[in-house]
Amino acid sequence: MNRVPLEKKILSENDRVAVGLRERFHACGILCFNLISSPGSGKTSLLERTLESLPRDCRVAVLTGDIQTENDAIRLARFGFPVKQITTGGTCHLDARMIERHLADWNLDAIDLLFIENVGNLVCPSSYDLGESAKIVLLSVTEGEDKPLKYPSIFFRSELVVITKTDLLPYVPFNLAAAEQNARRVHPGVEILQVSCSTKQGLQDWLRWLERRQQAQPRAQAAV
Ligand SMILES: Nc1nc2c(ncn2[C@@H]2O[C@H](COP(=O)(O)OP(=O)(O)OP(=O)(O)O)[C@@H](O)[C@H]2O)c(=O)[nH]1
Ligand SMILES: [Mg+2]
Repeated sequence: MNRVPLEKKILSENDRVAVGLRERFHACGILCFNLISSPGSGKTSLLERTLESLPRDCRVAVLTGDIQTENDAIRLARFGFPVKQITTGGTCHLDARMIERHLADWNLDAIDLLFIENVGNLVCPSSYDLGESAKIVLLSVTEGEDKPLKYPSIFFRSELVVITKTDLLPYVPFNLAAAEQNARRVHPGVEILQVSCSTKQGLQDWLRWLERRQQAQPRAQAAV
């Protein structure tokens, strides 16, 4: 019997759709970030602080995912940029088909920077490619510095780790150095920022990171 080696990866349905999204984002010059964290780590808060800092003519848009409620979209729409809620109705992550569906009536040529806020969950969203340019993981200081070791997949796949709620450091037993060391054990060389959305400390570093990332993106227009 002749054996035919199948060396080509057979893409799952999600991966196929994600490849199409990535091609469209690239063709339209869109830089897309997929924000992932446990519930309540501060994804929407970081986006609120980001949107309020961006110039009014910035071509930024947000898709925000939750199992239920439009709460996050309502919070984010206050800043005047296009925002759409994706309500999954029970699914604990966003998938590429949901992104494709919710982008259907947006003109992608009018967007330079697209944020996707994933459903609060440190596990499932890490396995779903949404066609993003990069995943960003948030870790709040109330969660414990061991999380990168317990949930390595998302820390390994993320280009940036944002340690959030740093204003709470005086009140919680969180070892910042150990958290960063744990993230780098899982993902050597990963970039790490520290941000407080309450005091805005570290926000400029985050905005500068976005700006640098945009400049590094060949086809993306400068939006920040
Ligand atoms: N002290 C402090 N509280 C914060 C900070 N950022 C967010 N919070 C609070 O943390 C809670 C959750 O913040 P969200 O921004 O809604 O978190 P999220 O990750 O979007 O939550 P889900 O979408 O439900 O997963 C809210 O009560 C925020 O006010 C921060 O930097 N410092
Ligand atoms: Mg949120």
